[in-house]
Amino acid sequence: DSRYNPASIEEKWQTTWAEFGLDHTPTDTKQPKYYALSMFPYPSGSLHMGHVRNYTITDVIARLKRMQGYRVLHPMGWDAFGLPAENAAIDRGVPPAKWTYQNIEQMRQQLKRLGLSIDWNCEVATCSPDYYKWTQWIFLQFYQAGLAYQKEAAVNWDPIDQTVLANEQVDNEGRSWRSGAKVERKLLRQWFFKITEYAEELLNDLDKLPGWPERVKLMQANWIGKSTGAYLEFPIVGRSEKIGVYTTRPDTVYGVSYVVLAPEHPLTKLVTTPKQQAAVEAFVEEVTNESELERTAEDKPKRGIPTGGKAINPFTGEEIPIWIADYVLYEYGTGAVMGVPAHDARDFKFAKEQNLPIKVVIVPEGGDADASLTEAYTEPGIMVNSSQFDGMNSTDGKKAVVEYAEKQGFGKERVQYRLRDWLISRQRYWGAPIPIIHCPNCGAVPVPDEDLPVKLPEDVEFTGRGGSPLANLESWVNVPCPTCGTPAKRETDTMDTFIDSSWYFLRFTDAKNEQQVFEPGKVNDWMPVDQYVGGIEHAILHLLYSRFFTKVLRDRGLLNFDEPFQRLLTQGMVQGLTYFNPNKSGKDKWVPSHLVAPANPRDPQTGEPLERIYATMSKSKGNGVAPEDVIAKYGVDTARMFILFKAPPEKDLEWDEADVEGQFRFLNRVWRLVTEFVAVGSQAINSDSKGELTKAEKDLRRAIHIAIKEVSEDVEDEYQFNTAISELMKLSNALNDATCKDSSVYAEGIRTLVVLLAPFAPHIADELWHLLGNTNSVHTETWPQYDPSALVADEITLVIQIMGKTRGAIQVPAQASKVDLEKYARESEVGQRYLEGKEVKKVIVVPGKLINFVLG
Ligand code: ANZ
Ligand code: ZN
Repeated sequence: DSRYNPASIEEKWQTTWAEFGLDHTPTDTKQPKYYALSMFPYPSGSLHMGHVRNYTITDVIARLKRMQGYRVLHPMGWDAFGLPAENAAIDRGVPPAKWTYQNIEQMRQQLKRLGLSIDWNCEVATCSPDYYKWTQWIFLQFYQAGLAYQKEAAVNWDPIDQTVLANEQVDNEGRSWRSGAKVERKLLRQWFFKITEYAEELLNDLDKLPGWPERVKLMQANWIGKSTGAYLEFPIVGRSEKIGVYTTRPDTVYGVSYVVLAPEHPLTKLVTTPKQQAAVEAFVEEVTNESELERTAEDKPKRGIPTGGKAINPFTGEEIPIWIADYVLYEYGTGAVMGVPAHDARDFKFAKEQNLPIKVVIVPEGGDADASLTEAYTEPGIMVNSSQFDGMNSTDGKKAVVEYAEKQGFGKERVQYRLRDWLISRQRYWGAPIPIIHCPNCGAVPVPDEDLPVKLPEDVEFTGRGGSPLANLESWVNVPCPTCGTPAKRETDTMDTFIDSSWYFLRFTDAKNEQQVFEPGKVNDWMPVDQYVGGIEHAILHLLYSRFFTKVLRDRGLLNFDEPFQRLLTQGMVQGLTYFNPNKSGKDKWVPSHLVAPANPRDPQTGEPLERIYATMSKSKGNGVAPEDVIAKYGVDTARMFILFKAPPEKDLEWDEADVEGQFRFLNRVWRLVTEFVAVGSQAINSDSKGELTKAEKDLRRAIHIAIKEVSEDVEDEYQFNTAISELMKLSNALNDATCKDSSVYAEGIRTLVVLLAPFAPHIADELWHLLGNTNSVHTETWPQYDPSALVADEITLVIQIMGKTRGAIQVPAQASKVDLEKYARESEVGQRYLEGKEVKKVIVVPGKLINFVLG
């Protein structure tokens, strides 16, 4: 049977490639390197279409680069720690390790069915002790560098189950996913990474990343949130302490009518008067149970109360009240602000509600200093009511005010970042244990390197209640201090799983090393990643943390580059046809597509007609297409071709069965072209045509080399796989229509089509390559170069117009001069017919296109 049968050839080639070791990472370093990386998956248990798209894109790039002569590293692994495994343990009693490894096994099989050119020898799973040993080792590197420290921070506390909850376990109403209890905020001593120490470099080095989408760089810059302003000190009446505030508007300091402390600020207790004490304590209690989001929400009223204490504005000597309010956050700036109601929107609202004075100190050019405001004036302007600064524009004023404060000794310029230190402690089981032992004599003691990894114990119980399973396991917690031998306790927090994924790309360069986290030679050879491909949802945290880790490890002398990811591609979503009932709302309105008859879509419950849209595939909408179904029906090559053809990689992709069929038909056409050529046999090639090529041969050769040029350029910088595939279709049409099927040019065309197809549809390409009589894999072929001379057309079509009206067309030599073109046109049949006996007043020639005769 010579029909295209994807199921049999795909399996055959996957086995052959694996046996042959086609995807092994080369070890000799003569060729230039190329590191192609997909964001590694969480082992949820099944692959979805978004994964297929992500890995297909990276795979095409990896295969292409190999053919272009690079040695390629294209690895895969598992981001395998995290909450779902622990929830499965709580709900169904399956141990997290068992659940996770089963899922990995299942997904690895699914991935292998995609025929990706992954080197499975570098596979890592972050939950395996060989991996988290080094995660712990890296933690200790941070600790030794002074970049890991402990401090108190608020956690979500479930008062019924007596346990800490992750943010994902708290619903929109602030209730626990399991007990339904109203979640409280509780202070716990927890571990942090000092990412703020790298804020400036993380911001500046975004300029070293021209290969990243602007949008992602902007998101990172905003997250880091650099602002330049001033630190100003307000003395407290009757005390020696001062209140330091951070402001971006020192030019408004003459308009301060009160100072506000965050309720958690240590000075709150000191400045509160006895009369206000009870009220302040009650307010503090209330606010600490609110999340940051609730506290800063724009639409919520700003709440606060006076402490009874007073401060002095150092610029005016004026006494002003000290308040506490929920909208001032303890973790940002100094945790205290100067209130300027006339020029800050939040302060304006607050002053109106609390009846505090509003004093105008900035007016627009020509504005009235005494006018009363209906809202804060937040624009720049001219300083008024500001003593010696009156009349200055506010931009110059900012500098002048800071200079003055500096001279007087009560302030200075300050740069502030919105970025906070990274809270890495999790009160959970399924993560890498923090390798610290708490000793009553020595304090926090690192677990010695030779005792790593600190393994997760297996004899634990998962109840979802009463704290972390690790903390409850006495036999694991109690150990002697490594330094002095006194009975001590292990740290029972595990690390945020973002830590695991902040260095996996480094480990891939030396995945099986048991002696070192990675060999410097290997990591410095392969890194940085040349092309990283993944979802936009990781645009901020994962990428920022990975950049941070790279810089810290560089400063520890473990590697020698500044940035981990040279180029970044954020692929779009895969969307499915989605049915909904417009008369229903919320989650109820979605009707899973398997319950719908496409010709007449109706709500199975009510019979009402449904509407349809394209929306990101998800379980909740029931609009997903299972990769295994598509593969079973058409084969993975068709699935790949469809995904690549339907939309450019960064754009959303609408799943469309008809277009999948279209790609299947295209591969069938290629199959037929090649097998028919093989059937006729190469002996049919007319060997006399060694000398001059015929016109048909020249035309075909041109089509071949245009295809090489266009496909190469489309995939090179912008990864326009969709247009590359269009070019392949054009070439296959040209071959199909060719009138010189017995020529060696045609043979070259067939061969080129198969080679160019290889990165996109790797299985069919290798099968056809072998049918053509080759013994090597097509994936070891060199990517073809186009011949510029082949692109030049010998003849072009010249359109003949008479008085602007097209009357016909002729073939002319491509290089003909204007004079010659006119001659050819006049002598042609069309020319003779229309110009006979007429007076030509003017001839207009558009070289390469047309000639127009204007008659008298
Ligand atoms: C006085 C002032 C007057 C302010 C004015 C603004 C406008 P960014 O740009 O985000 O850094 N602020 C400072 N620390 C705060 C905290 N811990 N919680 C809440 N708000 C805080 O914002 C800096 C501005 O945010 C600061 O400048 C301060 O208000 C406020 F016409 O000071 B400003
Ligand atoms: Zn000790």
